[in-house]
Amino acid sequence: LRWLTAGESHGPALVATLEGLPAGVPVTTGMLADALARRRLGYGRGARMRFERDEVTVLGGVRHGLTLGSPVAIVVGNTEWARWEQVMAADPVAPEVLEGLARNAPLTRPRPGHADLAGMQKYGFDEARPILERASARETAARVALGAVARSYLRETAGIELVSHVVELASARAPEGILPTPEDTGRLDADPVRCLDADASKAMVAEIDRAHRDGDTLGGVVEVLAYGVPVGLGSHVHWDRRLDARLACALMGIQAIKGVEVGEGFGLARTPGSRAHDEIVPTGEGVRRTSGRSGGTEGGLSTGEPLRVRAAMKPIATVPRALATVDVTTGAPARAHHQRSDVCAVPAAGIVAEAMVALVLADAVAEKFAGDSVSETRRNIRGYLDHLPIG
Ligand code: EPS
Repeated sequence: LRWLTAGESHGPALVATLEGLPAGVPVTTGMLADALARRRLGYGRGARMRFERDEVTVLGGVRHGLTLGSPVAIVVGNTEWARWEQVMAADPVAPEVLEGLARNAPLTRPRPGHADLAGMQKYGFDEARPILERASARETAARVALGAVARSYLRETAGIELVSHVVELASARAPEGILPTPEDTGRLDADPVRCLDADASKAMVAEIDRAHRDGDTLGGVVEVLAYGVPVGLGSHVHWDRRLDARLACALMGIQAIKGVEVGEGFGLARTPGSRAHDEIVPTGEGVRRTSGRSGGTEGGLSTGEPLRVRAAMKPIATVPRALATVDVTTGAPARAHHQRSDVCAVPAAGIVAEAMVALVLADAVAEKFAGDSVSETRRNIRGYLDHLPIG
């Protein structure tokens, strides 16, 4: 599969394309809109989440609710566009028009932790607008739309289902060992912070309220689980074919993610080998693992057990209690710019992480099982699983 997104945070729209899917994958505008609505859930988001809507249009690759096998093209309109039409116009705008616009005031006090400063230095801009527009996590709306398509493909071909939840938010933690299944999705989406444990959820909401009062922002950890992943996606034979490496790259590629774990991850480094691995036992339904410490990958291959990955999100860099920076026009010490911000976007990051895992798995399924129609891919998967030499 190949996929790309384009578009700025306050531009007219985000655009996404996905190439390489077979024909016959169910895709509807409603399905994409539902996925985008899930990304806007979560306690602690800022004002923009309330007044902006995601307007989704499918421009190609889908007919009467099914993919055609041609590239899928999706547009997610920014309903904020009318207020940014001049500031973000593609064509030149007269300087006298721009000068009168408060929205166009140069952003010369880069935010620590954001792409602002390094981006200005690299791309040769004297203010942060041209950088922050694309660095913004608004772009994740496009990925979530593509993730919804990938998910439908995984469901139809391999029967793979995904779920995510928030396991840590600042110092509040869900108890160890809670492993949601796809049936828990409704309950998770109904929770303000997408956490299954009621006490932990309350503690997380309290953390967000406190940070809001203090003019601060918060990060956290999300976990994605995928059920029904067949054995043998990815490969041990080369570093860039390893499924865990591909998942880590995809998750690290989400804005503000600073750490990724597969299974018990860093915890395994502190555990002796006799207790760090998943023992293999014969069962009536073939060989199985007795635990899930590996997160469902061994040697870069999926094992057939549930896949489990975590991503750590740092606190949002637009901190109301602004941090020290320099004003790039004068070189003098200053406070970083701040207009508005989310206190916390960790619940939304879980939805984005689901989309990224879905895209990686869809890529790995398409690579291993190919097929130009859903039924051909299904036949290929069945043929492979029916003839596994062991299990
Ligand atoms: C974002 C900052 C905020 C968020 C935005 C991501 O936007 P603004 O700077 O316009 O207030 O609302 O997220 C979205 C618009 C979205 O759809 O997720 C950032 O700097 O990353």
